Amino acid sequence: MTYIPVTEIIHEAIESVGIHIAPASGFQITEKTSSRDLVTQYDRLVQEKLIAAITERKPDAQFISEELEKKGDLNAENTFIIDPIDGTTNFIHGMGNFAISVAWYKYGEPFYGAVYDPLADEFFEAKVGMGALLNGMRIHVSNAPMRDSIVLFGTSPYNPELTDMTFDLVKKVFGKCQDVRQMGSAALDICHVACGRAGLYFEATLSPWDYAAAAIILKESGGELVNLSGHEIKLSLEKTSVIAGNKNIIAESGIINH
Ligand code: LIP
Repeated sequence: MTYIPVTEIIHEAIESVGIHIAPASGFQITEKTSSRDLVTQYDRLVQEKLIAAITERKPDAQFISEELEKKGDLNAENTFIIDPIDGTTNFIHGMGNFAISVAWYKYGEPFYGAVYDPLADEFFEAKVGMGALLNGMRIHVSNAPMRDSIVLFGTSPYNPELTDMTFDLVKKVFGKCQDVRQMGSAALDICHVACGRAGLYFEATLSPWDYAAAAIILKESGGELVNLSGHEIKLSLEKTSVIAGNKNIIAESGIINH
């Protein structure tokens, strides 16, 4: 019997559920912490299918997933950090820009990350030390200066106490860059930075599943991921602020310790 690497199992599982949900409709929407923090039956379906596909090959796998009550052990031999649908609000409103995100950690260290946009049919992935790919082609962060770059940001909509700070930062960078965009999926925003479409992305707070996989792809594409104090981010179950970009543009942005 041919051996299929687990990374290929993950790739195929993500792609097949992605194609299944792309034309989704008939949403059963549940509010979590607020009218902005929503979950649908599709989030749970994608999570269920991914966990089943991975567990078949890795019965000892641990899971940290957005819609799982009990979070697994990040320092286990094999831990998978899943955002079944990142950009849920876009998804519910029938807009593009949502993604399925899976990161594979081994004993607390990043090993493989995959982010799939089913509507655009764009599969971003990276294995640590092997470079980052978009649909099988190598990608690299942009080296353009702020003046020639688009800056992406997230609004942390579940945390209204961060609204003023967020839009102060947007105003600060808007004067230095080509334009700003708010696209609604942290995972895809970070991947757009990894492939050089955008120069920078920031958000005042994210959960680990929002950025775990995209962070691996970004670093393998030559980018950096730091928090708003400029410190490198070590994945944990705690929320954190995030800045993604190349070293120069992060410094040029002036948003660190703003
Ligand atoms: C979303 C992120 C987005 C952020 C939202 C939310 P979800 O993830 O991708 O960048 O602004 O607060 O965290 O909830 O759609 O998986």
